[in-house]
Amino acid sequence: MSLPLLDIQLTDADADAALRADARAGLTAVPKHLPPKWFYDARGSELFELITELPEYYPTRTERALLHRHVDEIARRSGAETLVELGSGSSAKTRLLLDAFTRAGTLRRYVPQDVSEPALRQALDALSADYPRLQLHGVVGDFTRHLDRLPRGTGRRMIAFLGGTIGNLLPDERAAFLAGLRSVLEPGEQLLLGTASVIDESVLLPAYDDAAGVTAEFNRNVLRVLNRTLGADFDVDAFAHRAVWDAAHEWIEMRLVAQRAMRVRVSEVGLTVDFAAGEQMCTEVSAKFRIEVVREMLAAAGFSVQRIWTDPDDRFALTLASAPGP
Ligand code: SAH
Ligand code: AVI
Repeated sequence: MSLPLLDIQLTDADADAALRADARAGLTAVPKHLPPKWFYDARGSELFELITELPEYYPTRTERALLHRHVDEIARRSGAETLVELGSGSSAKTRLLLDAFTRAGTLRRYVPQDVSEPALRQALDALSADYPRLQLHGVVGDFTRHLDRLPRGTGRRMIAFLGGTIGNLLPDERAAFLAGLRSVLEPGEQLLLGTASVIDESVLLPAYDDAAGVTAEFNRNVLRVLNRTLGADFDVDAFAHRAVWDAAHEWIEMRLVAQRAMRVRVSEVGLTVDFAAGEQMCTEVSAKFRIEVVREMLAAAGFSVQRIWTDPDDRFALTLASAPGP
């Protein structure tokens, strides 16, 4: 059994500088906002795993069922030697792909990339015990910044981007991400993309506002990250969780709502931020996609769609696309 490699492309100092810049920009904007990647410290990653088990949160189990049904066809259509996964988290669902590629006999290497070092280390520990013959090469990195540093040159790659995480990027970020990904792929290399679909608000909203309050804790966790990392003094419990369906943009917006007027000091950034009672700060968008929009965004980035699979209730889609030859 070989020990997993861990490549740190996003150092703590780099992450702190990026968080400072995002906090300064987002907390001084009108309306205030913060990017969702900062949810995921060790506790945030654990809370996300708890979310995936909630009765209301259908995306993970729907995507898992889709993978379960189609992984062998995906592996057959691919023949990749390296599976790269962006925003891999616990890599739990990915095991279905690893098993199918192993059955197909092509896979030699798995490269999970995530901003959350604790989640990545935990995933690598578990995988190295269960997949002793697979080369594991973890990358602590940001998929909005480090795509050009993904390992290459060791056989054909498939890039998996699962969970619907592409929906957490804003439209401009999403387009830049897909174009950037396309530009680092060789002809014939593939993308396996998971997207949550536009469905009825009565199913969507509870998935982001569960009865047990786990999503609320996940949402408030970004304030705990700011308190710990930037010496902020947010009274975390003075912010309420709110999820809203924005029908015009076809996305869920998660917000934190100040329950009273507050003055917050973010000492490491030298910022003093005032919240009015009832003021709302956006902490995440989670876009849902119609199939035609998935096709359009992939085509605009220069991908060629090979196959799309959906579940019987049309709640989620898995799309296999490739980088065309010259
Ligand atoms: N793919 C897994 C996890 C989804 S949760 C699944 O489908 O269940 C989103 C994951 O993306 C988290 O593990 C988070 O740490 C990671 N993430 C969020 N923003 C990121 C970024 N900009 N770069 C790399 N990873 C990111
Ligand atoms: C990671 N991402 C796809 C999740 C989502 O559904 O947008 C994050 C999440 N936010 C609230 N619950 C889960």
